[in-house]
Amino acid sequence: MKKVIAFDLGASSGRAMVGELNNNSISIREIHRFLNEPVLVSGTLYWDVLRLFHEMKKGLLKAGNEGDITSLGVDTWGVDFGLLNAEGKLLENPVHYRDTRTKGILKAVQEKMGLEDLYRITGSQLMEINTAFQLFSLAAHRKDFLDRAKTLLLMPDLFNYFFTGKSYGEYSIASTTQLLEAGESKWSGEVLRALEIPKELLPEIIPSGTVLGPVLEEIREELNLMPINVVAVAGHDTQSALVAVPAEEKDFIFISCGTWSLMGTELDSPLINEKSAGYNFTNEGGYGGKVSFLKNLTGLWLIQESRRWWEKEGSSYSFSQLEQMAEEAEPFLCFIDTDKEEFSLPGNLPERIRNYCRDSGQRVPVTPGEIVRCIDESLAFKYRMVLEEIGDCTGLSYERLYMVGGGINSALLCRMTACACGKEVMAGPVEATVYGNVALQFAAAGDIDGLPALRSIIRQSADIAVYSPKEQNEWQEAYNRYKAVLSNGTV
Ligand code: LFR
Repeated sequence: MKKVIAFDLGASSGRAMVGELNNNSISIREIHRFLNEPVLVSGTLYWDVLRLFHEMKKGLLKAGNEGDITSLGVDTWGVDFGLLNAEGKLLENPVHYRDTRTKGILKAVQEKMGLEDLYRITGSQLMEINTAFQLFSLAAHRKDFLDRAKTLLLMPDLFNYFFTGKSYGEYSIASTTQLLEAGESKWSGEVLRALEIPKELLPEIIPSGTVLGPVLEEIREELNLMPINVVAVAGHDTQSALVAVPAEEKDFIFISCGTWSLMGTELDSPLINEKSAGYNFTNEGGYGGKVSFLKNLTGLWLIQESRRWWEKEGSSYSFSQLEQMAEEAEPFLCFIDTDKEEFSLPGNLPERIRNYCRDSGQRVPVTPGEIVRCIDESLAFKYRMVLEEIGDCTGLSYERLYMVGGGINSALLCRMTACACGKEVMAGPVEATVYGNVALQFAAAGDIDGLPALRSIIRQSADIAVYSPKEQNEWQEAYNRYKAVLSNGTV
């Protein structure tokens, strides 16, 4: 039996998981979990990257009791990066994508390069958080600092570097930057020049699943580790999760549900045209050169942040309590556009949701149950809307939806998605990202070959729940109201 370690870092917590391959089935087990708490210092929101690396080392220490481990792989959220100086030292803590330095930046970007051109070249959804715009902000406001930087490493690449001393840009995470030519393993000279980002900063790109080499001797000594390889898995968590979508059909719809909802379909090459630009779809690079044609939607962030707010106010609820309360709340009371800018920054989300509902002439949710129900229904309807947009772009219709990720722990959300979309939902695995990370390490070792084989192993390994659409008349009528709210801003 072979064992590997997957480090899966999300926006609020990280885990070390042991993965085992046995008779064509993968099992995973958590050995260490830690918080990922951003720190606000002198007006900037940073990731506490050394603490995170320290926690990863703790994970490796615990793995010491597990016997032979052949490799490790790291996946994280997208777009954020660290900068190394000429000596290979980290210059500053990586800045969180929710920091305000890129707020409203697209206007200034547009003066340097048309946003249509930017989209045409990169195929990336225009989002203020993208690496390109974070760098643009640095070039504009902290030129001296940027001049001291020699190498840019995106988060998983940075951890891989800490482990191995090797600095590369793994393809899937590189494709979250808005600096790659769509569907190519190539930085776009045109975009870099226009945004005044030095080309030398960017590392050489390597395919997802590349074996980087052994963990540094100094770390092995510190942790008393056996030799262990680092595999550059699909470093972008969304793309590791995609590997573990248990679909058998070629054309399918996925929703990776976590802090974000990444919803889309898999293609062999980028789809970039007026329609995709109009809907703001992104073409993200994945394992095996696949393209995820997807939209980055706000996800459970809305519930996580509301819950944090209620906690601050002195009321703590678990996610399952909130779900129970939402279950009992009145259906279709009010809807929000979950992707409105006012919901993206930390703070008093329940109040912002109430204001949105009041301003749009709807009934105003009061209790936490009503707020959470409003969020869940609005998410489910957003999925329906995006499903229609995907079909409009690809010209295909889809039989079912595949939902993966922590968000599917909410049976309510899965049920609502099935009802809102009028499609069967296959929900699972919850731990898609970790399954993908682990599976790619086995693939790198030559134990599994190709995406269909990887997905077939996931089907044999993970629990998948099925939800069928119900009460279609009520949901259709409510969807019309939802659309009216979104298009008019009022009802
Ligand atoms: C999900 C994710 C999304 C990315 C967002 C911010 O965890 O990786 O794919 O757009 O985080 O980086």
